[in-house]
Amino acid sequence: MSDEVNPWELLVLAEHAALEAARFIVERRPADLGVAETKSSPTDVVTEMDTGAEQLIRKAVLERRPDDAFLGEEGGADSGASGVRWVIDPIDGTVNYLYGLPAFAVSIGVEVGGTTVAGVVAAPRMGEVYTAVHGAGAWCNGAPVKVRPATGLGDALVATGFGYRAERRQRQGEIVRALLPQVRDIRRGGSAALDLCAVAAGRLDGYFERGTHAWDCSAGGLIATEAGAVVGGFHGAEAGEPMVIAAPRGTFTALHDALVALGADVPDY
Ligand code: LIP
Repeated sequence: MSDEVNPWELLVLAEHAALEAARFIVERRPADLGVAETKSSPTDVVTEMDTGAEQLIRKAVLERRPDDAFLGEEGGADSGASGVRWVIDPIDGTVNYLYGLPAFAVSIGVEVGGTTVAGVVAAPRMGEVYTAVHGAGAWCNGAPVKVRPATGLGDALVATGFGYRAERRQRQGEIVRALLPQVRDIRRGGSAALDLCAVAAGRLDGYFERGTHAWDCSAGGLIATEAGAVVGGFHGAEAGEPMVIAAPRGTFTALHDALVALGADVPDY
């Protein structure tokens, strides 16, 4: 069933849906945008625009591919019969969006038989659309992107992110405090998708974060991988909620080992 699918056609549809959602969240943003609801904590917020953008994306896909499955940050999981699944974060960097900061993006990853084969990260306030096709490369606004050469940890500009629960943030702060003297510097942009794209574009040497979801990293993980990054978790695991690390191979190893030395692989936070 799913082997008849052309990843390039999926990319075209994903990009069409992402750009439609990006236009919506910028042009229809209410001046008095507020928090519609919260999730894992009072600061884990959802706006009406998150929900509306995901509905737009789902509609655009279903009009053309009615048998596909979905996993969306706001709409949850819906099964399908085609073997194709759309993994959607309608606004990655929701808090940035809420505060009027530019680092937010529409992220859409497309899986065929469980493998991500196409991905789009559209950052409308940054004027950038990142795309990738499995095995074919990654691009920003149509131009190929490639990771920086591997570097030692002391020269690495490393991004990370923090969860919404105070207990996890406490531990994450301890890890960043201990890592800071070992690296060039730390950045906290607020969007996993854009952090992964920054690694892909050579604007970061590495990124790591515990607590991301599939929708945060599906598209950005493919984009970073296709740009030459290693994207994974601890001790050979795939990237996932316990940890995502993305960096050129040599930098990945140095960052991974530094995090293990700090106990970041102990799942107690
Ligand atoms: C965000 C992630 C980011 C994380 C933020 C937040 P959201 O996703 O992309 O990496 O550090 O806390 O979870 O909630 O804006 O879609």
